Amino acid sequence: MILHGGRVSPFVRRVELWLAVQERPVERRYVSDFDADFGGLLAVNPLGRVPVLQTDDGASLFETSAIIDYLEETAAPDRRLIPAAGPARWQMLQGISLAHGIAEKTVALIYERFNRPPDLQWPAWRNRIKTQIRNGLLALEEVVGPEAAPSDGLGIAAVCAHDLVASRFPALVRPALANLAGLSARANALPAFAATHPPPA
Ligand SMILES: N[C@@H](CCC(=O)N[C@@H](CS)C(=O)NCC(=O)O)C(=O)O
Repeated sequence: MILHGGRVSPFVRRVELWLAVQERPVERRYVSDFDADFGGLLAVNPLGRVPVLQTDDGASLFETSAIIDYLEETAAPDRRLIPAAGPARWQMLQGISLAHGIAEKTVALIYERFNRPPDLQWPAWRNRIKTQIRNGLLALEEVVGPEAAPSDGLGIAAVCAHDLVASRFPALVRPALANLAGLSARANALPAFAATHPPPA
């Protein structure tokens, strides 16, 4: 399989970690979705976005949730990272959706802060996004609790969201969110998490 995407994207990181925890080999292609030619992404995703996962049978998958669904469906049952059924399944899917939403809002704020030209800044919109991120993190703090496992579906998604916020907008993880900070620390002590941590801005 081939995974396309950069080192900052929390969505690419989630797919990369999913593959690592499931112990499935993958080739990484580091591309930037902001290159003039979309980094060649339009050839593998008509939307020119990442992550894109090319499977061994030639399919080109995009949208994190669709890629994760593929990885779950094709993994051995004892390697699946989301419970198969029942309340445990939908509760984890809801928690992953919360983490995903925080990540989406953080990516939006990165574009506002770092990509939008200074004369086109829109402070009220930025403040709205910051409120959504902080509120989302407070909810995720309760969802993960004090003993969350880094290597299930919720743990991976929560760490990806938390670490992106912490690396780009540290003020939004203060006052400290103890459960998320602890989960992130336990996760990043593991090689796969450390190797995919977002680089400094
Ligand atoms: N909902 C999408 C979000 C993907 C996304 O926003 N990716 C960003 C990089 S973190 C991207 O490709 N941005 C460029 C664009 O959307 O044009 C998913 O879950 O895969």
